[in-house]
Amino acid sequence: MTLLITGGTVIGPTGATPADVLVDGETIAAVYAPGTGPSDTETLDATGKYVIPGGIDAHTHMELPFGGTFASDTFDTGTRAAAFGGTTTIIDFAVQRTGEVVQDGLAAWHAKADGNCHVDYAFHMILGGVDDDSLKAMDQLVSDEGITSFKLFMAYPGVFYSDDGQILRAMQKARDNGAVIMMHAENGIAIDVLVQQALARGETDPIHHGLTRPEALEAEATHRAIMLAEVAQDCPLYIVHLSASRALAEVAAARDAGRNVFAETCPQYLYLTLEDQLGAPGFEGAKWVCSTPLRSKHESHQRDLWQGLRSNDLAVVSTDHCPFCFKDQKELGVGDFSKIPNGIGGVEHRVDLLYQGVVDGKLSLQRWVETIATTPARMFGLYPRKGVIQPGSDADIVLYDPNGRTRISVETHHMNMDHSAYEGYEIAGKVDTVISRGEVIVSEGAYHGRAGRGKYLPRGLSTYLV
Ligand code: DUC
Ligand code: ZN
Ligand code: ZN
Ligand code: ZN
Repeated sequence: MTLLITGGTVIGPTGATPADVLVDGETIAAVYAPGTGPSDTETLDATGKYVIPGGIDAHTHMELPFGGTFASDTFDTGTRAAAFGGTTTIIDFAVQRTGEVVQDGLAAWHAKADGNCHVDYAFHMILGGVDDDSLKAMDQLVSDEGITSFKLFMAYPGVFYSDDGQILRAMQKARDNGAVIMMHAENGIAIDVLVQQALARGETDPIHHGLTRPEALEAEATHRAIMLAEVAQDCPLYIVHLSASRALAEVAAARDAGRNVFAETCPQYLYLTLEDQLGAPGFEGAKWVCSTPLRSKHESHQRDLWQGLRSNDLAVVSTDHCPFCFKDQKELGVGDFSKIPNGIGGVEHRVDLLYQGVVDGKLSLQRWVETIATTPARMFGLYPRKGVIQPGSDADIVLYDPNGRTRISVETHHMNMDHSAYEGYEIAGKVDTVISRGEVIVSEGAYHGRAGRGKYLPRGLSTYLV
């Protein structure tokens, strides 16, 4: 089946270009000057709309076990919500639990996802420990499983944590096999001291989550990760969920030095603040508990993060989608903020929230598309199959209506969450139509996809390295 998307403006690496896009089966067959495509095919009118590559959310946690519970979106509910929001690929994190065989952890994540996804999906691998066996497994995952990125934690001692020696060994391995090391950069040992001291003082409510994770300890860990990667002969390093100015300055300095150091931020750090949490009544501040934490509006973080997106010191926007319901999940931390499961759900809202940055004059259309689709594809070995509108690429296409409006609310979202961290936010734009591998799965708010249509994407090595 062929479909000609007519009258729209294609946004890509070279800017905004009026063009018609021909889809043939699951892929893009051709891009034509307006009105010059074939006339004997079904058409989809995109007049007045932006035609962009489907969003790629390179950081999600469907069903993540955390603090005695599980992230509340399954691969079914979470990828369906992603589709509604214009995201047609997710890269989730398979987890090796400490002491477990890496490949067994991966198999467990395939079992959760396979046959349940509405959009295409891939995995990074979280290493729950670095030893001879897991180092060997890294090679096997890169060569046989299409997994070319590994996440380590400088936070969460006793759970996912790796010490500096383990980190260095994993970085040396990645340097040799071409993988990217993704880092949760917070000094978890120091954070745990602050947490215990706060609890001993009787400071138990949700705001103390953020107050015991100061940005100095994100900056310190970011610096340390960058230095360790240098010692590992410029192992590619990608800092996840960067939230604060001084951590960003560390990344910018490394990039100025020509290093393979990259970072993502997330919509919550661009829009939400510690004060949102402070202003919430009772225990409701728990809705905004995530790590890295939200930062204060009285500091320069949000301004600097937007600037980092413009300068490419922040290359990617992902969500770190890790939803927990307030009732019975966030509530596990009543009386002890350290027991609140960490995470904010947002997989459905990333494309819209970043488009609001375009409306607000903080991002160009081109940077919008780069940060939500093109760069994640290149960074994580999915390009040019994903992340661009050009012949031969998968027909993952979103028609975005700059004259539409989106209001975010728990009443209308599709994520499996009983609240929204962005309740009442309004965006001056709207996802109109979502096409995944040639199939229209969302149009005018109606859903036409189904669980199981999403395919696993084995990934190649990053094509973003210098
Ligand atoms: N941060 C979160 O907020 N949730 C899951 C794990 C993480 O690092
Ligand atoms: Zn993390
Ligand atoms: Zn308090
Ligand atoms: Zn995460």
